[in-house]
Amino acid sequence: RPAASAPVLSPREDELFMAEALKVGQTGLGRTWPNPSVGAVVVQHVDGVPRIVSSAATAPTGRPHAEPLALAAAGELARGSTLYVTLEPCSHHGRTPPCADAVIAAGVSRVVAAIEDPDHRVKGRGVARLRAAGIWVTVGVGAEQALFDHAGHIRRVTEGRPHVMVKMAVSADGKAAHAGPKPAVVTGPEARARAHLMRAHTDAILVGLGTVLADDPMLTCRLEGYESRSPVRLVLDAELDIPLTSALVRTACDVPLWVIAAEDAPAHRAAALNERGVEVLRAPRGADGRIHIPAMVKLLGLLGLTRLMVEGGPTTAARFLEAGVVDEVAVFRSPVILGSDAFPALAGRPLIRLTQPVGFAEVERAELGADHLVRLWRR
Ligand code: AOF
Ligand code: ZN
Repeated sequence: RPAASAPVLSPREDELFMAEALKVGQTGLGRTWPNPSVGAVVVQHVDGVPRIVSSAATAPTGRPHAEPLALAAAGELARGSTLYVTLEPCSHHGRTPPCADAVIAAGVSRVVAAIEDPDHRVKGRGVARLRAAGIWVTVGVGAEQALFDHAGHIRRVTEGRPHVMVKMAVSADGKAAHAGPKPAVVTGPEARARAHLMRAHTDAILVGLGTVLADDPMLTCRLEGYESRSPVRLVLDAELDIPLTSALVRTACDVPLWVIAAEDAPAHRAAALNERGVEVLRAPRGADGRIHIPAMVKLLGLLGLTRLMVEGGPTTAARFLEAGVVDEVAVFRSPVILGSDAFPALAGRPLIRLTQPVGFAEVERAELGADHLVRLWRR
């Protein structure tokens, strides 16, 4: 049994190696759905000094899982090692054998996991399996960060819907965009880079039809080095009025575009969109005749999305906040004044509902060039 001979690492060393595993896991955010993006790091003592011998994140589209990839890369060095993993190794037979079994087979001495996997097929059974094999297991190192990183997975497996983030760029006078055919440039290059990284790290990005008609956006990730990381693009369009000539529809064969329509939206419109590579989803209407936001968000969960970013515009942001399905708000504040012909950032609601929503706590405040980013999470 390997446990007795395992070299002991200090709590401080545990935190440092887990921090590395979390960093590795974060690189896969946005491209592993419906699975979480897990990070795994194999640490082996070389001449008495603990060193990282391999690391891996869950592969794009969710398989293979992180642990077998990291263990394979470590080869014989996995024997007697400590494995740091940001989520409890799985215990279920999915399309791949359980990671817990791979960890046991590799001869790992100790496993440090950040959090338990809330997936009902796992839920502590991965840890139990490891312990039954004589592996020393510690759970909870780096848990706070892991709960952020796995928020999408946790929300999907416990509530059946993705983690929902509302992102908005707001001018100094509380406006979202000029009234006109082109979007106002509100924020500078640093803020733009951060916003595009957010796009890379989300599974899907959603706008209302109003934004499509006003801005004709692409909604792709155009950050250098991340060009292939565009999320699924979603448009809330109850009546299927999206122009076939829009940039979104014209690029539907390159980057997925799903249009969310009401159940009774015209079939000939849906057919025209399908012909151009657009996926048309049908969601029920609420009492106000518009698409029922909570039902629609559940539908996205059923389709496997774990992280949804709502990018506008003012009406759509207000509707999501109103529906109570928002978990995170990211507001970029710019010093630019847009003036009286621009739209208020939140339609028909005071801006404070967006900048200081009730029940949310600030988790980040950053200066990005001349702009400020504030991120808030639902408590
Ligand atoms: C791990 N390591 O890297 C990931 C895990 O459909 P399957 O068989 O791929 O299983 C998906 C579930 O596995 C997912 O819901 C989550 O509980 C877990 N994801 N587990 O040990 C990983 N991505
Ligand atoms: Zn697994």
